[in-house]
Amino acid sequence: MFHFKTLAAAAGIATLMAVPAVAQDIVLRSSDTHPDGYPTVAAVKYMGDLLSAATDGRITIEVFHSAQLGEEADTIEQTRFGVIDLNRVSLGPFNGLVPETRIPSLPYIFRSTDHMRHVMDGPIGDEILAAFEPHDLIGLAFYDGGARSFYNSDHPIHSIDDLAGLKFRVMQSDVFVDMVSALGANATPMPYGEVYSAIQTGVIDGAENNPPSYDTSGHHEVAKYYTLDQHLIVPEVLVMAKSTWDTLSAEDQELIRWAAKASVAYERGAWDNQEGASMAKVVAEGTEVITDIDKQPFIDAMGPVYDTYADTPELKDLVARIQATP
Ligand code: GTR
Repeated sequence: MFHFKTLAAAAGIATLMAVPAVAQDIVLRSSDTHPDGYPTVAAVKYMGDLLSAATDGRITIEVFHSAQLGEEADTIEQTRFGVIDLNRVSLGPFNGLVPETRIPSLPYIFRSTDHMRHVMDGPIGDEILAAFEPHDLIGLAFYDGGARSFYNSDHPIHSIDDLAGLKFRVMQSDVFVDMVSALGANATPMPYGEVYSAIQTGVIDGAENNPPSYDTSGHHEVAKYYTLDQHLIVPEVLVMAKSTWDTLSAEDQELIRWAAKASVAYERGAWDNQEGASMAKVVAEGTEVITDIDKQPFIDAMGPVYDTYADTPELKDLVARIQATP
């Protein structure tokens, strides 16, 4: 390998040494469990387009969709170590690591998607994004993840009583294990990518998710009873490895924050379309949707879950402030 200084001197172009170094291209590797075209995948690609346009191609994002970089719990660890730069994940798998994420993951904490948006777009959302930093992650933005509801392969659920004895897969968080137990059913935490075959082989009876996930994962093919009890409105989050963040200039950090926030409206638009399209598709493919469900007994059963996970004055206060947000 030649030495640049030697070469420059030999060529008599000492002035070259005064030319500022050309800024290096930054390619950010981003993970998502969902397939290409899914609203969250499309939103991070859009964010990459914004960054590329704003920097003449100097900063770009390469999105690895379909869990190419691993299941969520593993990719979270890899992002903390800086092996993955960006990660779009549900808040659920962060519940063990970042206590503040438990609160927006509590069942029925949000009254509607609009309520969730008001909360997460405001100071409470900023507070939760900031809570990632001590865990080697930078919280950049929240995306919509709709409302999650139960589906199973055995029988239609019309009330809590119909859940008794069924075994559901939940995301890897104790909050959801206890939520299912409080409803009288059994929960098994499991990576998303293992759910299809676990239902198919009868290891579990079903799972719970929003319509786009129920559709694009193919779970509707093996669990056709879908009851819209809407027990969880868990926001999705986009985080960055702190070690990557720390290598960036203040200007580039600012640009990344801006592009992430700008991609939120894009994701929400895509989400609203996808939700309707997925619902229509699963129904056309044989799903029996149960909509006449009284949510109140489900809400009433959640007291012990709140007591367990909102277990400090700060977390209790967070619950109260979310509930008081219009
Ligand atoms: C989806 C969510 C994913 C993942 C998945 C799951 O709704 O977008 O990030 O958490 O649910 O249930 O594992």
